[in-house]
Amino acid sequence: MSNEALIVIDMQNDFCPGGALAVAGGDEIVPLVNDLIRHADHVVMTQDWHPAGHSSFASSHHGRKPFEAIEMDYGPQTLWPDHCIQGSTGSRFHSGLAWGKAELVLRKGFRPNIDSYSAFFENDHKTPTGLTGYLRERGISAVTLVGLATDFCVAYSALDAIRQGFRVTVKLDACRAIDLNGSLDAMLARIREAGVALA
Ligand code: VGL
Ligand code: ZN
Repeated sequence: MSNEALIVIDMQNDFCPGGALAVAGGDEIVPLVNDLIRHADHVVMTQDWHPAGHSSFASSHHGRKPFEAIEMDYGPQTLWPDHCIQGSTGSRFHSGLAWGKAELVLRKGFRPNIDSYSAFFENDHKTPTGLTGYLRERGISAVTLVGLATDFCVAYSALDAIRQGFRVTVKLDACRAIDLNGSLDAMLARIREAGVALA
């Protein structure tokens, strides 16, 4: 049994062209992600999974617009268009994604008052999703991350995976970024400095 897992982050309709929070070229990576899935020993997928009226939605804050930042009790929070509402078409995996081999689908962002970019911890950097325990119990010590978006959910997952003691690779050709005010360069520098291998 291999000690490596592929973690496919948020390959959902709302992050693909035509979706509520579309990432440019988000759908282009599907064939590449499928190839990686085919060759992986273990596959975990995440789904951004918000209740209607979630606190990360600009529409939940009077007078606020998407992509503005506000201060929450856990720190700064970017506000987003309504997206990935639990069970909606936008929350489903891209129809071309070969999700059948996934051993775990981990949902995050379901608590109304806190957002969760990372697959490991919510945005307070304290509330665990349970993924560390799952991977450890299964003897997995190395993870490769791909998916959407490079500079948010992939990057924060990579930082937390390093902090939790995993060996971490991000395959950049199988990721696409939102790139809000230089966030892509900033997050790439942070993950590189943290010890994430960029492939
Ligand atoms: C994401 C913003 C809001 C992501 C999720 O998957 O990168 N970004 N929710
Ligand atoms: Zn979200």
